[in-house]
Amino acid sequence: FVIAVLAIVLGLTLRQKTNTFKTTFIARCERFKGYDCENIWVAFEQAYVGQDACNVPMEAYDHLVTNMGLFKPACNRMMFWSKTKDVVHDFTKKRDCFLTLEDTILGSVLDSLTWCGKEGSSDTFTTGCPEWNYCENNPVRSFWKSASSAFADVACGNVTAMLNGSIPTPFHPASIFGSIEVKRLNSTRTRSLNVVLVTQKNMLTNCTNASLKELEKALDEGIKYNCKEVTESQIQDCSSNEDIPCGACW
Ligand code: C8R
Repeated sequence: FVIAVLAIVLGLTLRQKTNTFKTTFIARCERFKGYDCENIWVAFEQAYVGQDACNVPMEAYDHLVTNMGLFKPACNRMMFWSKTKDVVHDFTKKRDCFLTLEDTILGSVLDSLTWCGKEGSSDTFTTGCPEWNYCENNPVRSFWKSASSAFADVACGNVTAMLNGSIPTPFHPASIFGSIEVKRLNSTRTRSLNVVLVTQKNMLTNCTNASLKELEKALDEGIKYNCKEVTESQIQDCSSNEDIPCGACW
């Protein structure tokens, strides 16, 4: 009897988990008008539910990410980043100059969430899921790989990337930016990649950094490369001052 009660309580707790996660998903989704959020949820969930949490490849999200028309090109306004999440989003929240993956419906809905499934269960779990590096094919990592591919595929015109000038290696070939996005930029659509190297007063790196030479080499031939060192306070000034035109921020 005690076991039965425990099983029911546990069952309800897990059910609660799915419901809370789904509630967040739908509520965030509904901030975007004109989408069928229930339909997007079903396409999302089928990628990982009932699967081993280390056995969800990025292709599991193909249907969600490529068939539902959730990524639209925004030429000259696309913003990539690596190790600069907070500065970038502080800026994009306040100004309309650039569009990051988190400004698209899927990126916005799933930003900072954790989820996974379990074999033999139709629930979504938010605890006990593998960490980012625990196994390659975990549901969260595979999602960001898949969404980042789709986001980079629609990039066009002049694109921007904010990289971190306060670390020794601003460009990591193994990051999502390095391993997925840079490789998918295509010279027939993308004219240039403009690196904004975000520096602080104690500048550790500048545009001559060896890792940035690697970035330049990794670009599809025909895409122009530029790099500019910009202080974090210059970016913050532009965030908080609407009178500075986007093109004059740096
Ligand atoms: N991108 C990747 N990871 C993202 C993300 C996103 O948009 N949004 C979130 N919240 N995350 P990093 P990177 C989470 O190492 O690997 C796209 C992931 O859970 O600083 O080069 C985006 O378009 C993961 O743990 O950067 C951007 O251009 C970290 O943030 C690159 O890929 C990854 O952060 C950034 O990926």
